[in-house]
Amino acid sequence: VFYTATTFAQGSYAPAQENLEQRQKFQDMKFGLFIHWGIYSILGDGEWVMHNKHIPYDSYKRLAGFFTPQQFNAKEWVQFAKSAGMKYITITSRHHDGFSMFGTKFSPYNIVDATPYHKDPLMELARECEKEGIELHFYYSLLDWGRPDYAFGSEIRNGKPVKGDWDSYIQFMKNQLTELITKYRGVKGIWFDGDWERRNVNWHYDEIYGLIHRLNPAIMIGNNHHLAPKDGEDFQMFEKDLPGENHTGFSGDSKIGALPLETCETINGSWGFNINDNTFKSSKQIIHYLVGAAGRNANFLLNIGPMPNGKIQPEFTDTLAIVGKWMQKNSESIYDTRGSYVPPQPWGVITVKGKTQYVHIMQPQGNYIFIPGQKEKVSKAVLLSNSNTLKFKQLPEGVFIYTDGIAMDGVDTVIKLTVD
Ligand code: FHN
Repeated sequence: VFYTATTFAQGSYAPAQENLEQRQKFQDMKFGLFIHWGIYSILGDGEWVMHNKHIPYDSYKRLAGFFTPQQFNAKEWVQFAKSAGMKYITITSRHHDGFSMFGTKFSPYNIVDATPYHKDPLMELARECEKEGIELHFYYSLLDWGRPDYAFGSEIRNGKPVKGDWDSYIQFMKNQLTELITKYRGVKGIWFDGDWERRNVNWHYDEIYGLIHRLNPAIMIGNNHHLAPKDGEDFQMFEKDLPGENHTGFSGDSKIGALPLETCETINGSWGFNINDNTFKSSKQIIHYLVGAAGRNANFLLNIGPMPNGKIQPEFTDTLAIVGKWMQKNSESIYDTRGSYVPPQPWGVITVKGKTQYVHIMQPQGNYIFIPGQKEKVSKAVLLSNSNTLKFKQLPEGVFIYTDGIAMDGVDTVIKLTVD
């Protein structure tokens, strides 16, 4: 599918050609690494610790004085993502605690000025990503628990908090976003979050999105507002739900629109480092999530919370090494594909690349599977793993593929169909 400017024109925003190309590239990448890392990581209790444990802002801020991620190594992180088969990284530049994980002129509460580390890990990451051909996107929180101009908890009237200084806060975000887009070369996406905390303010998205696209028209803007896409956005994301599902309760209002899709989920139960969270997902669960997303035409952004010293815990590296091995053998059925018009089936999903359709059997059903509504004529069916030919029967209502006698893969048996 090749999109034209009019395909995506909603409201007054008409994406530039570079943006449309970036959307294609984004959809081709399919698998990304989400990173939640901040001064909260020190406490090992997730990124919401300040709020959940009612830590006063002035006390919480002291954590910056202990943040010395001496073992942070951008090369290691990028290699970790690459060897798992990921093509892009989305990292928290500033989370709800308001701490900037990058050098910024617009707040002293940032990693370069407020920590003994005095370095900018996002700059190192940006350089390394560019070198290694990994795309970099920045997560940016709209919600801020500490800044007086945001005035968290304030009553909202006429689109503004009654307390604080809303205009100053909007200007602050614009200033920081300008830094993130102009100083960090190669940045291709901004991932907003926290809109849901203030549904009735005027976030000035027209100005903010307009600014971003003026600075760099290719930048993909997404906003985790859990609603249908708004004017000026370039991709639609889902949190902890595959598009079309709503296990979380977040996705009820986010009807699937026409933009590229992404879904995020975390490797255990926490986004930021949580020392007490052992609910690790298995490599099989992660692969199923990735394949399930691809079959629904979405990217999968898998999150990890690195430790405060900058290292990634071994449980995560072990699991993702297995995912990486799977990708080495099966990635042709993931990268550059789009979801099929055949909806997800009890046995799995189909991904499509030109005249090839990849049938992913994640839940074997017996001796055959049935693909309902298969439109194109199938000329050949082979197993991706060994190119062995499979028998099939095509009827007007769909295609039967016979799987008796083949060794089913315990994770995902991929059948490659050639269609006319
Ligand atoms: O509150 C955040 C949470 O900390 C995390 O960043 C996730 C990631 O999708 N988003 C928010 C919850 O919607």
